[in-house]
Amino acid sequence: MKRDGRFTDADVTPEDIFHQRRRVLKALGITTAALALTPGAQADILSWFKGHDRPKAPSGKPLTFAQPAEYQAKLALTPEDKVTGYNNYYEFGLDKADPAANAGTLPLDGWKIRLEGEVAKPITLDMDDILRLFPLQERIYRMRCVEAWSMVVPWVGFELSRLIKYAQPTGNARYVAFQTLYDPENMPGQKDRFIGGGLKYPYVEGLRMDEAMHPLTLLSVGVYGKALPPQNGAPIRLTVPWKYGFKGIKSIVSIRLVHDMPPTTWNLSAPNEYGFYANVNPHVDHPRWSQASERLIGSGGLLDVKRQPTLLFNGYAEQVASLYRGLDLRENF
Ligand SMILES: Nc1nc2c(c(=O)[nH]1)N[C@H]1C(S)=C(S)[C@@H](COP(=O)(O)O)O[C@H]1N2
Ligand SMILES: [Mo]
Repeated sequence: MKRDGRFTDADVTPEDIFHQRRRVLKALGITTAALALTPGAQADILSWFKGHDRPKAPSGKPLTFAQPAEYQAKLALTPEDKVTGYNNYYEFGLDKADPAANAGTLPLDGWKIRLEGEVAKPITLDMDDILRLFPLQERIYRMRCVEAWSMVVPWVGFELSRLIKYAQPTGNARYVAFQTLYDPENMPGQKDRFIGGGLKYPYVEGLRMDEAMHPLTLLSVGVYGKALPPQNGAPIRLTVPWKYGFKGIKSIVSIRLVHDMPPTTWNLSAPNEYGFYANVNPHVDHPRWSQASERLIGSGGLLDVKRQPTLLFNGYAEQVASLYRGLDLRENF
């Protein structure tokens, strides 16, 4: 310390950083007891904190899009550096800071996406085709991870229904199956189960046909007005705002219309914890934690994390509850 009582950089000891992290954990409402019950939670938050001094990925090219009034929700946005710096993308590591640090190896050049299965017109499109065929919109959506944190994200994309209609589904199409790129040389978590969390790769997801055709369901190609950075699932990923974040499969190479309910990655990994539906629901807890509330990663500084109640269907009940009439949401979690 200087004689006048001010601190210099040399005075910031590992202990100070430790106490600062303790304050972060406290701000997040995480007690030592809670940490004992949720392995990974401490490493998770500390690594994100640490990740803030890593180099940022170059930002994507600016996109052109409409801003339909009905989708400009009056919600405070989670800042861009958190949306693009606090991620789940296990193909690039388990820590929240890992995808931003490591996903630069995702091979984006010449990306193609196949539309196949129960369609009259199977077709392979590149990203230029996609951008030419489907005009983009910006939509502000709530985003709720099954781990009980949430954000408010300005996505740029188009309705998945438009792509599905383009391929002309047959009468046998009842579900839609999605697949992430499989490229273990460039996606280290697919090669090494310690990096990739022991999931089965490629990551796969699915929706019922009516969910896929719902106007809220997007294929996103951008965030914050620019092309998606790799860590957010470049060049094209799914966004289903009333479902837990793991339904939002990243870096999609195949969309297949199918007759039977397709397998999904987290359900394969832990079927008693992650269902096919994964609708956000404050009344149906995860077997290991409550879903009644969530930590909103807010618009203030690093410590701006507010606990708030979870909303049924993540606040989109008015638009989507009718899809599930007569379905037991506890059984079909
Ligand atoms: N291929 C792939 N897609 C994925 C994941 C993943 O690990 N691999 N993680 C999911 C989870 S758990 C969440 S919460 C969201 C996170 O999206 P974001 O990092 O853009 O916020 O991506 C989902 N899509
Ligand atoms: Mo998630």
